[in-house]
Amino acid sequence: MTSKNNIFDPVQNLKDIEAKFEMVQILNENGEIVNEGLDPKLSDEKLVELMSRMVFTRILDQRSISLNRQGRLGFYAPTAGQEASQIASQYALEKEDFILPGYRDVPQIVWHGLPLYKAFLWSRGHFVGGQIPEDVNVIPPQIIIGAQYVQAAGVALGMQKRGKKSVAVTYTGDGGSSQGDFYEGINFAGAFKSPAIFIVQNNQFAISTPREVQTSATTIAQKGVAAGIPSIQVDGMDPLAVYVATRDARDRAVAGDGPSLIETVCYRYGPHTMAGDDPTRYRTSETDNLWEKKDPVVRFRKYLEAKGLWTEEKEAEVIENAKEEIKAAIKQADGVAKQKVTDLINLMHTDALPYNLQEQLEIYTEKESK
Ligand SMILES: Cc1ncc(C[n+]2csc(CCOP(=O)(O)OP(=O)(O)O)c2C)c(N)n1
Ligand SMILES: [Mg+2]
Repeated sequence: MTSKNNIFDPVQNLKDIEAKFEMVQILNENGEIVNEGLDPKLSDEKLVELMSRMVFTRILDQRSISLNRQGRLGFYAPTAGQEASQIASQYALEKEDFILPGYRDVPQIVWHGLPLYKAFLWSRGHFVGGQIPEDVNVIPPQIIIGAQYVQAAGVALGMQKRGKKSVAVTYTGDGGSSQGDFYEGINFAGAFKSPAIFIVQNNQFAISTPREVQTSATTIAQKGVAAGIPSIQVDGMDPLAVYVATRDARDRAVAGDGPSLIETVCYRYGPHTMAGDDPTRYRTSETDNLWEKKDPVVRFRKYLEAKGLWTEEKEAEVIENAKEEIKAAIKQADGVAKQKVTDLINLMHTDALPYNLQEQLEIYTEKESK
């Protein structure tokens, strides 16, 4: 006998849970507030600052792509399309919060205080790019998919043990949400009720693997339910929705109410990285066009223009400043001494070197002195 009672109907149970995860939007594609009750009512000054940072970041992406093509940068993962998801989430944080980024999350750590020339050096694989200033609470971007989720659970636990009123924020992608580390990280933080915010930027692809075949879960947000942590899916092309979700998660975390999971539904316009994948092989221009209509910078521009807070001149000024700042940062990166093999050996060990490295150190000290 089959029961229609939900308790005995796991299929219905799943449907009920999934139906609860509707994507939250505050600002629609036309730049109109569609969810008045959730409007964070940011001051005019803050709205302009958030827009300026998104425009700066779009330019940084364009410049990074051309610098990479000129051979002046190393590893680079394009960010255009993900500005709301990246910049508005970081904007909801405080300086004492700690960011554990993935390889595409360079903008967030730059806005959290990492000098831009260091981000460029990190891209080049230079050790100075991994030396983070003492007062900047970030670690270098993680390349191992999902590993930062476990690290974030640990950082959050450390903050909790020290009684700090701060949070550890980490980012991964839709693909990353299939990794073991993802589940371990959210479960651990949930079990300890530690102050972590887990952000999944669902940009629809893990390299060429579409979101639809990544998991049979209807949303990635619902994965938080299994770990017993509050979870939400937001429009990741809407800066206000991303900001509010992150701010609320932060408020809960510092109040002692534990971690949260935020899925930001977004898109990357460019290739996966500059290493040579060709997006036309795995997605169509129709899909690209559909997402470009949702553009975070365009919708925020419309919103601010309607409020009389943004003009073409203002945007041109932000772009000009961005170009100057990027130029100066590349110059600074170029001015840092080339890394040597002896640097690598010396940096890895504070004291007694193993004999084989000691031998190599001597060989390279000799070679490099010539
Ligand atoms: C543990 C591990 N497995 C595989 C890879 C290779 N890899 C690099 S990026 C990537 C896809 C990640 O996609 P997603 O999490 O959606 O992030 P996105 O690149 O879209 O931001 C894979 C499989 C890796 N870096 N680490
Ligand atoms: Mg992805």
